[in-house]
Amino acid sequence: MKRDNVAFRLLQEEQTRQKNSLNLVASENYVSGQVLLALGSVFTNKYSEGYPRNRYYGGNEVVDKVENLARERALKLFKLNPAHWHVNVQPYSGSPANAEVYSALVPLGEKIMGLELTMGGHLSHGHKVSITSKAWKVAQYAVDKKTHRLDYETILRLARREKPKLIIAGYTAYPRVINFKKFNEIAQSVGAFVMVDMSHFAGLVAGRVYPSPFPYADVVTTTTHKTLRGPRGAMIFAKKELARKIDRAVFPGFQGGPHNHQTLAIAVALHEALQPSFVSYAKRVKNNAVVLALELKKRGWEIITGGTDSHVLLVNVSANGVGGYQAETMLEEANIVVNKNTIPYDERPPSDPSGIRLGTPAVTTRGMRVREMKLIADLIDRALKGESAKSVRRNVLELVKKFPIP
Ligand code: DSN
Repeated sequence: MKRDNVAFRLLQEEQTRQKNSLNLVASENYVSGQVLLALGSVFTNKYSEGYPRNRYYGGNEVVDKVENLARERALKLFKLNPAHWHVNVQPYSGSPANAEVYSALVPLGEKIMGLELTMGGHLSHGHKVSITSKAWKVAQYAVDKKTHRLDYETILRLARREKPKLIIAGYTAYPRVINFKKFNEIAQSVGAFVMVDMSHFAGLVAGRVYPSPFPYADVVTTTTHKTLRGPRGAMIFAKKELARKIDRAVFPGFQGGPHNHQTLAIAVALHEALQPSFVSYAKRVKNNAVVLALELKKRGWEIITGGTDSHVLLVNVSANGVGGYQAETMLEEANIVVNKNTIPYDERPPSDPSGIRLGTPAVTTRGMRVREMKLIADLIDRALKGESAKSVRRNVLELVKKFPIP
């Protein structure tokens, strides 16, 4: 067949864009060549509804091995005993994984409790536009108005009043360490399940630079494509006694055939995360974020909560007279890619909030370290203080050229 030049030109365009941009989107990363190879493999041709040794189609003897390999590696990476923990590697992505957990553990119309989106929570944690708030009742907690950190006393009071069946910890834009033990105590006191969504910091848990939620959670969900540096996808870890309910909620409850090419790529990414070099990677991700926050602060930018304990930081750009939308646009013109983000108690709308969210997983994968974080802080500062995009972009291009995408 004739080569599809139109489509492949777009592929080239995107490769060039990624190569020439400084990617500070906290939820993105670059996968390895092996992960890409697995994703682009013939496993995409196969249907395998069901689970290993229990499928609705023939021809799944190799797919079964792949799914079992991914499961084994996932449990090993997070040091989980297979006698006590189960993992489902079939969820298509993070939002379906979260909804699958609620549907497994919380009867429709009963209550879940999560952090508000504008405070750093996720759409699928019960936001009003998400199906999760239509199928279940929702109680939403906030961060403290002054410190912008979680206030466990207030969360406890809300849980006692609202009596949710499941409490969610783990967020999309919260830079600090979460006290999972406190969540466990709160949930126990009201008879709720604890679900931790570790999508953002899974790679940091694997690299042992962020506390593990497993000792205190009943269920842990994660995407596989953020700090974990795998393909797009998700996993649900559950205590063994909940395994059957979780599996049935994923298939046949929500999904049809698993994406087997994705499962193979997850297995490859987990193998990579099991290497000692991944621990150094996770350490550098966190250290880079701490330094980037510090350097921006030195240049007069307000960092929400004053810094970070993870890979992500929130900058209140409106404190310096720049809107979030404007900041995202100004930076993009200089080839610096970030996302606008609400800050806690934001008075501006989510379409043009007060903040931007920055993260270090992608630039760290490119090999950047402390020295480059100082340069990046300078580049951001110059772009947001009105220097011409062209002159900042020239320096961005010089920098990224020295750090090719692996
Ligand atoms: N978009 C992802 C994030 O930034 O956290 C999750 O939906």
